[in-house]
Amino acid sequence: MVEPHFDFGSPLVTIKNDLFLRAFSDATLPRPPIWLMRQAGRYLPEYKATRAKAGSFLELCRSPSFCAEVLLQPLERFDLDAAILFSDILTVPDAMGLGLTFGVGEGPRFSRPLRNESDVNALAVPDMAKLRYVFDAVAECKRALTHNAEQRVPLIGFSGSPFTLACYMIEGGGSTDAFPLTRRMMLQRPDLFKKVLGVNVDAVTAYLSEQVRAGADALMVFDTWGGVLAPRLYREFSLAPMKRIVDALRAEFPKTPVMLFSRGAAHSVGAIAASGAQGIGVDWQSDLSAARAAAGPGVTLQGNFDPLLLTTDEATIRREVSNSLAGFDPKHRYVANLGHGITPDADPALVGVLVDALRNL
Ligand code: 1CP
Repeated sequence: MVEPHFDFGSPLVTIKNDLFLRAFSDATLPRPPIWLMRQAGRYLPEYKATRAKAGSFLELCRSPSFCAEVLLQPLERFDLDAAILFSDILTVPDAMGLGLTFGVGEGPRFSRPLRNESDVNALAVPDMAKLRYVFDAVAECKRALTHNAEQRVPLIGFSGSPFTLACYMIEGGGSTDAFPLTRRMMLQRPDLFKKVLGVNVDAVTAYLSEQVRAGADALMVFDTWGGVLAPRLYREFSLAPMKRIVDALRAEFPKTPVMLFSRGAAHSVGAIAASGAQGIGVDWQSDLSAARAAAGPGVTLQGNFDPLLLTTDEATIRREVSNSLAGFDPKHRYVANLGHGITPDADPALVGVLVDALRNL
């Protein structure tokens, strides 16, 4: 265990606006809580300024004080009900020794991807001490949210899912073609692929547990690529490993809500709800009311506005917010959010319009 800097368990700190956490416990709320995936990021000029000060994206992630600075930027601009740790999902495979870099204006690259049996056999759960900078960032973000023993809003910690991490670890970077090397290993050598998933399950469980110890109030698992699989393969290779993480976290931290976000997995919302996760992220290609019907009333749904709306205009945003919530009760176990992350070309003024529209539901 890594020594925490912040006493999360202290009864002296209360959360001033706990609407987001109440979406997992209370049957009804006066209005839904709001936050936005990638709310801190490249669409904000002040984020780019901080990144320039830090030197690069990875140096930004490795500096707890810069992480706390960018965490607060969207909260200063918009009326949001939760903050998300500033970090990245690829910190974990980087700590496994795969050699992460981000080229300027490019996506991530691993210099030592998993390409054969000996690469996989050499893979191990990283020493959590290598990820200390992330846990320090959690503690620093928590401190930055807290004034006079009052924390402004809850802090969400996160990780990639075992399958999504495996995609980057095997492919060596992003993919425009649904990760063919990854899917080939999965189909041809499921034994090897499951070894990778097993290491990832243990690594993600340890990583998220440490984030809770450092102060995270809720957890989110990003399964950005689970939807590239057929439903049956999704359930075996993406959902089943996530369920093992949920089981372990619920046993150790029963009060910390865990949300699973599998993009493109509307076909399996019922199975995701059965995993025991308290929340499900719904992507923008799905319907909230269909997700509610499949998930049942007991689980919290989060989503699912199209990030593209943030490049349109005010009337379009207001119309779409109202249309996509038709037949759906936004005051019952619901967190208003996008159906994927904010894109770099989003207009900050339109982000304000969306938050205003959601605030007045
Ligand atoms: O140039 C820059 O400044 C880097 C852009 C950037 C940012 C702002 C990256 C690189 N990561 C992040 C932050 C980040 N990433 C956060 C915290 C900020 C917030 O939400 O406010 C989170 C939660 C993530 C999660 C993440 N990283 C995911 C899962 C969620 C999703 O959007 O699907 C994934 C797939 C990544 C990998 C990654 N990191 C960065 C990029 C550009 C990518 C995508 C790579 C690809 O094309 O596949």
